[in-house]
Amino acid sequence: KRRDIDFDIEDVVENIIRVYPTKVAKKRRKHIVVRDPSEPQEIEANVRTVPGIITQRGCCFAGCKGVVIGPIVDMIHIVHGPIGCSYYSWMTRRNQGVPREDGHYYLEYCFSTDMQEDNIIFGGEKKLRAAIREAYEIFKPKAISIHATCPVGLIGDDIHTVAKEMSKELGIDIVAFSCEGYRGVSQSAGHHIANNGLFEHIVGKDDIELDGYTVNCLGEYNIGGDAWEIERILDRCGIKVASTFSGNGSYTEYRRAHMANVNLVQCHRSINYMAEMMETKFGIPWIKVNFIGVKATSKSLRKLAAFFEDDALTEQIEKVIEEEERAAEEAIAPYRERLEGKTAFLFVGGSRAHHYQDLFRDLGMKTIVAGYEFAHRDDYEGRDVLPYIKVDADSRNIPELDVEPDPERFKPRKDPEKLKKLKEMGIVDTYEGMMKDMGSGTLVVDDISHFELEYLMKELKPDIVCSGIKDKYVIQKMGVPSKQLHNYDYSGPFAGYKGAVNFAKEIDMLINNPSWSFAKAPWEASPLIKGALIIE
Ligand code: HCA
Repeated sequence: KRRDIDFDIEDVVENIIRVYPTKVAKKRRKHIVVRDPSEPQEIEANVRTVPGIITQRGCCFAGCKGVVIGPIVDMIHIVHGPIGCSYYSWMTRRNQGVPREDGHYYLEYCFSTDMQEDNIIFGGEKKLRAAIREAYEIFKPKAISIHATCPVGLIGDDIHTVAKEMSKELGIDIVAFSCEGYRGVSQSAGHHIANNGLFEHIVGKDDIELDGYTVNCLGEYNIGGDAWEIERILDRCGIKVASTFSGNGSYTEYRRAHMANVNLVQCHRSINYMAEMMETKFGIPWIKVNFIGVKATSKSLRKLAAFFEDDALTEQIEKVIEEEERAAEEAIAPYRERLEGKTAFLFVGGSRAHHYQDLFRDLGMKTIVAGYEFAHRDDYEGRDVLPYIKVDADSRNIPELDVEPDPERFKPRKDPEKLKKLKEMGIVDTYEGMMKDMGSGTLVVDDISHFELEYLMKELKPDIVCSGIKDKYVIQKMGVPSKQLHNYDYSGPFAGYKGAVNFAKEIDMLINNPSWSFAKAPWEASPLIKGALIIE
């Protein structure tokens, strides 16, 4: 049987599991899969992290405020809680935005009630009302969001009633999100809460017709400007982006997002709820896309051509693919020469550990280990595993919204027969998950622990590890380059054709930089410290 990595990977996995106490070992074993494409495989995901194993996960508040709602440029986002939560979730993902013509643009501001001890004891609702009034008086925004941090849920401040009352008083939309950090098992719960709030209070309120071919980009956060590169490419093809959820997102655009022809889903995990709800209520189908990677971008554009079925559009899309692919491949070639055959580990959020495998393939590199921080089983196994979804940990905490088709506004975008055919072809409403794209003998690890990461790095010696902020410096201290793929460190865009060239250049600079060989951790030089730190 051909295997994609040469190591005796089963032994490596057993060595990891051996270190854990029996109960923990039993649990963790279910989160680790050695790929065998000849049979359907299952993986445990979206369950509570085992205490003590040191996860890289984030919290529900980070998922709601930091990831999904925070990037909306023309709303004021007030964090009800301590200043640390507010500051931490303010632009740390490097989501970029631009003001629209109406001038409402608040990304540069960090709004917080700055809860203190006496608010914890006597309640913080009064302070929240004052903060909303103050923000309104100064900025006159079109809408405000309120985000609960842990203490808010613990003391029982009723942010939803405050939102309702203040909305009436000020005459603008005010939406509250009960996204206390401790909810759910990871930031995933926060994405779900954010989707529900946006859908219930904002999406689909203005029936303003849109001209031409229009799409919404869902699960695209404009980190380092990704959404703008995608927009550039779609624009060249003759397709307009009506709204992006939620990088450079706009309240005004969301109100009429239901008028677009189709939803493109980039990060499936954080936004699939919105795609499903818009499909049910308004009849908008969704297409799973990946604009990370040269070939992946072309494949996504071809899916769009198949969806719209317009010869002139298809011709234009093929022209764009031809020109853009050629230019990107020419620019990537010198980097590819230096990167060919190198290996990568990817531990990123919902979809990037999957999407970036395509881009690494463009560079001639192989992903030998990959895993998600906060994905659910469908992100790994594909959407056919759906029956479990109703009872998974997220749903226990965050109820699904009861969404019905809206008879006035339900507008089928295609005749049902054609839609059925597109579904059978895997173009609409399908996501096959990450595992299917990973070769035999590669490793899939859900919610990886620091110990597992260090052990795997020692055994499999990847040339680069792409991950998040919590593990970045552990990796670099081991003398291995690390690229953050949540916020891209200081760079980007990496999406689309031009983004792929940026990425190639950067990965080359990282991997082929000789300085890594000079990094020696103090414990490597001192056996005494080493003995205390490494379990063997
Ligand atoms: C968070 C945000 C995060 C993870 C960031 C990271 C994101 O949970 O704080 O691990 O670097 O997607 O940016 O979920």
